[in-house]
Amino acid sequence: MNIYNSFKPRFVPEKPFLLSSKLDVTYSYMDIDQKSGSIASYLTNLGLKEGDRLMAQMEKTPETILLYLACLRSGIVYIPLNTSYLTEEIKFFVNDAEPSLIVTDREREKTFELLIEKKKVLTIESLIESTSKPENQEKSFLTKEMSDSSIAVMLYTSGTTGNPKGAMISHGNLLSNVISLTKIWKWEKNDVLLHSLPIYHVHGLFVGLHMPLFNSSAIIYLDKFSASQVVSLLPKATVFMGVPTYYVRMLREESLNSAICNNMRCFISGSAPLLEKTFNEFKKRTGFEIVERYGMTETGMNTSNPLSGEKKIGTVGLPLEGTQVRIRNKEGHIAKDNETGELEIKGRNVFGGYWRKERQTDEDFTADGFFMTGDLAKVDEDKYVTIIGRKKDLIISGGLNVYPKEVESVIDSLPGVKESAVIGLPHFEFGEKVCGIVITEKGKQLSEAEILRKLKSILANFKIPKEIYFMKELPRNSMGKVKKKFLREKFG
Ligand code: MCA
Ligand code: AMP
Repeated sequence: MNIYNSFKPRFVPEKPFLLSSKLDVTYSYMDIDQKSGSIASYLTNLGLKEGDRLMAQMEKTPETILLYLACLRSGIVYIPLNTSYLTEEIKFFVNDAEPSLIVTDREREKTFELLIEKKKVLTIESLIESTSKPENQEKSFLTKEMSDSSIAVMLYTSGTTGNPKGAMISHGNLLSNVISLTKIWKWEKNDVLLHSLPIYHVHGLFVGLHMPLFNSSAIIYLDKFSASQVVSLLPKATVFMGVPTYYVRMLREESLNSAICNNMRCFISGSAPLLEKTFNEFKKRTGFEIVERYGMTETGMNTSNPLSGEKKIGTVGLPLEGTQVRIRNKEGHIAKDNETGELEIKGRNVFGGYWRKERQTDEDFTADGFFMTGDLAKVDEDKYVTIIGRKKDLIISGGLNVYPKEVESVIDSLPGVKESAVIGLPHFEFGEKVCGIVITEKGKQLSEAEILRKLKSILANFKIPKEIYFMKELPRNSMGKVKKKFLREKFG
């Protein structure tokens, strides 16, 4: 089943799909069907076929959604990239995914043309211009039938190795999530989602777009998150989704109160742990209990607190319908209630594997087909899941993942650096902040500013350490492993 064919019969053609921040209708459901059809037809005529990969890096605009839908409809695998990625990072993705076409915006065109043949790069501006010409408009593009396991999207995520891996997400994975979330969040036709998330991750792309598409509801579409703008638009919306940093920032807005939320039905949080303090302050100010849910690139959403029914603070709620959750304790056995261990997941929502990495895929699944998340968790007697921590070496800053290994490799490559360790320390707004500990080569002196300046030319901005500390040597255990817990305690 092509996921688009699950959306399409539910479309109400004349209903608004996208509203601008001024609440003008940008596209109706009829518009997106026609326009995504024209783009799908154009891409097919260019020679792209089912299973070919299309990489996209561009600012968030309404047209990005049209391109995404066109890929779904024509069976082309969509690969969105974070807009903060710089040339060195992008080079890896281009070489690994071998895209047949890259769609980007005019400002980024040159970057890609240096990495790949010019004819494989197209700007979104020229694509929209071409497909708006009467001769290129397609009234009724026939959406390609796909099997449940056909790959719809490939999203890059890193493992403990620090090298990004393409998670292959199928049409069936996406459909299972939208069905279970519609139930648990009681999504309604008349809902209006205030959408301010980026659309290159699971959160903003799948959860944020699929819920309205599946229920023929509207989106107020903002190009980025701004706390003041979001708060001012709450009276016009019914649902809001964000990472915990969004809620921390919204709480700083004086105008946030219960009256402004009169029209709202629910606030949803995920991608990183929501602090109890944030949950409580938000409830005090607005009367709303934020609905916390838990997901991963490889699995989509796994659990959520219910909309009606008990929301347990500090937990990420109950397993979604069709998703099995279990905990494996340190001894390798399935844990009892309330015992901590690694969280394992099985269900239609779980991805098929990493692109061209069969061995790594096998290593991440148990013999009976559960995906090992690398998250430490416990499940209570009522089946509510609490995320306790992470087994994997990962920092989540403002809802974005930073892999210490990747940042360490770049710091280590700088002249004068002997070695480094990258750790996450608590941060009032981003949840965690990236910090680097650097050991310089004997007789070499480096300043924090010098290191940061160099890193900023190589790594995306959110991966740049907020602080650099210097040490004479790194503390290691008897196995030679850097004692990161010790470093977190020392510098935290
Ligand atoms: C920006 N900066 C950051 C971050 N973002 N620093 C640490 N962590 C961040 N996440 C820094 C920049 O480097 C820059 O630093 C300064 O902040 C201003 O940059 P700007 O881009 O203007 O920041 P912003 O617009 O305020 O962005 C912050 C943000 C954004 C709104 C929190 O990062 C964001 O939208 N995060 C959400 C990401 C998301 O969608 N995550 C879901 C992943 P300087 O001034 O020093 O240069 S999906 C997922 O995790 C799973 C599947 C799930 O469960 O959902
Ligand atoms: P990603 O690789 O971007 O898909 O990030 C997935 C990771 O985000 C998970 O493995 C968790 O560690 C973390 N995560 C997502 N939602 C939550 C949540 N509600 N609470 C705690 N951690 C979360």
